[in-house]
Formats: sequence, C-alpha cells, structure tokens
Amino acid sequence: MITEQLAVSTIKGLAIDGVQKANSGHPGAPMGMADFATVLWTKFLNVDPDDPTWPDRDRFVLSNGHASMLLYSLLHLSGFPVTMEDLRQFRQWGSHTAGHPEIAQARGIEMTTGPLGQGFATAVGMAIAEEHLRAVFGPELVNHRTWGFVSDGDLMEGISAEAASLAGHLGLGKLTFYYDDNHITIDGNTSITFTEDVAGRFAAAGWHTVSVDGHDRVAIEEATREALVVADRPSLIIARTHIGNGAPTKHDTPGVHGSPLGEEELRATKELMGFPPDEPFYVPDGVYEFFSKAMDRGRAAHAAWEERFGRIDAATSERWAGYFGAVSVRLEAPEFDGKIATRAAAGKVFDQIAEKVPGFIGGAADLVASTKTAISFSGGFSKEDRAGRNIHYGIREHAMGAITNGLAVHGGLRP
Ligand SMILES: Cc1ncc(C[n+]2csc(CCOP(=O)(O)OP(=O)(O)O)c2C)c(N)n1
Repeated sequence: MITEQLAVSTIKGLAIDGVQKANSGHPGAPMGMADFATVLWTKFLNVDPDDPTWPDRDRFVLSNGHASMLLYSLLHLSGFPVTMEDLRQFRQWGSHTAGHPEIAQARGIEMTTGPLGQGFATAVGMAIAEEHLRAVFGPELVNHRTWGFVSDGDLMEGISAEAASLAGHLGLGKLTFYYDDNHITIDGNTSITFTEDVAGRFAAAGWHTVSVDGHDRVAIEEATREALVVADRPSLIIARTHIGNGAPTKHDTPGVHGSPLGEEELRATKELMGFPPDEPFYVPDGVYEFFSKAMDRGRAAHAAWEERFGRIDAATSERWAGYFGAVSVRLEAPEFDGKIATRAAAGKVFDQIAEKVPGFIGGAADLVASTKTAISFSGGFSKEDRAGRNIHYGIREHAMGAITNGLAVHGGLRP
C-alpha cells in the first residue's frame, strides 16, 4: 500500500499540470487543500463512484469552485467517470472540466460553483433536504452527511453569513465545512481585508468550530471525528493552510492563486515531491488502488442501503416514488368568491400542489403574510420539527435563493 503522502502529492501534481497545460486556472488552492481533501475523501466521504447518483450518498460541495482541479483530480483518482483525458482537457471548449465546476451529478459534481459563497449556501439547502427526508422516511432510507470546502472569499461574501446564521439556528448537525484558512486572496494578505474572528462568529451563530493545522492530516482526521460526534450543530473545521503548499518559491503568495506555476516552479515542485519533473499528469503505481480501496467504504454503504431499500413495503415504495420519481398531477382551478388578489390565489394553488406533490416544500423570507408562499396544512421546518414543509428563512433572501437550489439538486424535493 502506498503512503497517504503519495496520494496527496499526486493530487497536487495533477492540479498543477492541468493548470499549466491550460495555461490558465488556479493551482494554489488545490495545493493548499490537498491534505484535508485526501483525509475527507479517503476516510469519511460515503460516495460510490460506480453509481454517483445513489440517493443516500453523502453530498460534497466545493464552494471555492476556482479550486476545480482539486475536485476533478479527486473524482478521477477515485474512479468516477472523469477520465485522464478530461483532466488534460481542463478549461477547453466543450470539455467536462470547466474552469469552475458545472453540475454533472453522474460524474460526481453535485453543484455548479464559482460565485463565492453560493456553494456554501447551496450545501445548507442540501443539509435541510436531508433532514426533512430523514424525518419523512426514517434513517434506514435517508441518513447521509453534507460536506464542503470554503475559502476566505466564500466567508467574506454576505450570502455565506446569511446561510451560516440559518444553519446554526436550525442546528444542521450533519453539515460539515472545512475552511481553507490560507490568509491569501487575489489582492494580497487577508490582513488588508478580513481580520475578524471567524471561529467566534460561527460559534456565535451556533456552530461547532475547531481549529487545526491544515497540513497535519492526523489532526484533521481527529477534528473530523469530533465533528461527527457533534450531532446538534453544524461544524466548521478551520484549517490553517498555505496556498501553493509544496511550491518552493511561490507558496504563500497571491500570485499562485490564479496563475499557472510556470515551467521552472512546476519542475522544482515535482522534484521536491520526488516526482519525475518531465512527466505531466503522473500517477504513481498504487495510487488508483489506494483511492479505489477507500471508495469501498461508500460502495459498501450503498450496497447496504440497496439491501434495506429492497425490503421496504409497497406503501413506502409508493411514497418514495412520490418524492423521488416523476409525478404528474392535475390541478383544478380554485374557486373564489368575488375578487381575489393574485398572490392570494397563488397561495390556494400552492396548497393544492402541496396536497398532490409530497416533496413540494418552500417558504418565505419573513413575508408569508404578503407572499402567501406557505402550505396552510403543514408546520414550519425547525430544529424540533424536521417534517415541516414551510421553511422560515428569516430575512435572508440571498441565502434563500441558493438554499432553494440546494433543496432542488439534492433530489427528492420540489422547492
Ligand atoms: C461572488 C464572487 N466574487 C468574486 C469572485 C472572483 N474571485 C475568485 S477567487 C477570489 C478570491 C480569492 O481568495 P480566496 O477565496 O481566499 O481563494 P484562494 O486565494 O485561497 O485561492 C475572487 C475575488 C468570485 N469567484 N465570486
């Protein structure tokens, strides 16, 4: 069996080669996040590369989508339908490996990301979807986690503050984010823009937080295990990393954020890793096996789920199809006495849809009285009642948009 370090180096090598070949892209963040990415993907994430859309899989969102070569490398090495040729075609017209990830769940890309902060809020929506569906079907059929990575830029964006506040309020205990705390953005060090106490802010919003050296994989694993135990709050693992980690002269510099390393620095980086400097897209012997073996955990979880799913009774099977299958419903024109405001009429139609479409879920940003976007016969989705179908977003419209996307792309619900 190869060492974990070799797996990390392979990811870094693929990421910097992809960017170099395209002569465009972001090598720094993948290099800085490769350590915690390897820990998460090989030790915790429950996904099945042979069936990437299995409904009870863990969800993973790379909110700092500019680090896309990290995601593509992980998917490729883990055996998802992302080929070596796809990696070589990074950022080329028509390729599957766009500069920023574009949703392709059959290939393991859960959500389009790139606009900073949006992926984080989308993941909050996925976690809400999981909580709701678990309340409906029970943990035998729905019981997965939502994981993601965020950067300084993600956490500076207002949308992430809204989403973090709501996630903490709702106590979304199966949501865990790793924060790539590298102190670098495009314009320089975060000392010029972002000096707040992020851990304190998230703790105040009701999150469990833990700070680790982002290149100490043992500490990262421990912090992740700690997050798994905290069931009543979402977790933020603050990983102090170094952008461009492993690049001898460019690490810790803003220049490595969004430009290729350059031939000279790339060769030096490869030499430091003990890789042949003139062999791009190098995957040492044993690395595919290392990732494939790690994926056996997800494959086994999937097989166990299929086994349980195979034993459900006819009523549950029908109910499942109502959520996860295609539905065709006929709506009747509602009857009104005299004149009615269009939004009030829409509210009546919502109720009708909600009766016929069980996965219909939604809410408002503190404006139900005006918008009438509520299901009159259902309660609110809350910490105490995950079965409620009315989501009280509070006055957080920007997050509401992305969370709605998360509910939709999760599957099973129709927000
Ligand atoms: C909403 C939004 N605004 C601006 C950008 C452009 N942009 C991409 S990355 C980035 C900031 C980079 O800093 P960080 O998020 O810390 O990433 P790192 O430097 O660690 O790679 C910016 C401003 C964007 N992608 N999305």
